[in-house]
Amino acid sequence: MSTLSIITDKANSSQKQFAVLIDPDKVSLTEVEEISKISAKANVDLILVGGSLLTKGSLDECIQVIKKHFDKKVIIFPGNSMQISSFADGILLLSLISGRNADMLIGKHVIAAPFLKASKIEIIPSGYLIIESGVTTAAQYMSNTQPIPFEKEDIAMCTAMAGEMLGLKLIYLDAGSGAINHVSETMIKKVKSNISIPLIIGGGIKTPEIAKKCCLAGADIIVVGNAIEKNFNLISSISEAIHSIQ
Ligand code: 1GP
Repeated sequence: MSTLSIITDKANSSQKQFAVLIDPDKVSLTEVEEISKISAKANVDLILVGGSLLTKGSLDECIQVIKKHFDKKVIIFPGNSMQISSFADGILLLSLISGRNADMLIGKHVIAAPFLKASKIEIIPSGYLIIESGVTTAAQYMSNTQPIPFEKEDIAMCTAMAGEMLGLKLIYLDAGSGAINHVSETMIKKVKSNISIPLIIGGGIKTPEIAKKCCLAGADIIVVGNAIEKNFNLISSISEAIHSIQ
């Protein structure tokens, strides 16, 4: 079964999902192994792999280690068009629809297209929205785009609607890695009630309580990276909180 079908089926039956984000630049391979084992045990739904920059290690190696211990889908969340690996199950092909940088909307995709085709991994067309979060995040800086202001729920809503109308299969609202403020529940609610494709929320989610609140507001998938890198124990407590929602 394709990753997109699994995600969409779960979202349509209101089963909340938890995605652990591994940035290969921030953790060692031994830590990757540990995170993968804990994630498998804690019933994590997906592992995302990627980062703004890859200055050390290899994406291929990191994904191979994850796949030894985690038997669900491993998806690339690419920080740039060089982050492609045929060891992954799929890739979020992100169009940065909150920005007006043509390169991030289509340019990088053109360059990556032949490599993606050759990799044979599943392509998941995703609308990516960066939301203002209290600090300048790496995603904001590296993409050279302005985030949607924290309280402009209508802009987020219309952008997500347009993304769905253009045929994108997922919407990802991201406050950015290490955000001070996660995406507000008001914004999540407004976006979710106006789209019918799965909604991913990430950036600055640090506790099981916040993860649960975001799910209750309408998130289908919660992504956590930073907080987990600092405390692996959070994997099981956040997973439990998310999966406790019926
Ligand atoms: C960042 O949404 C992800 O792109 C995860 O953010 O690292 O803050 O959990 P955190």
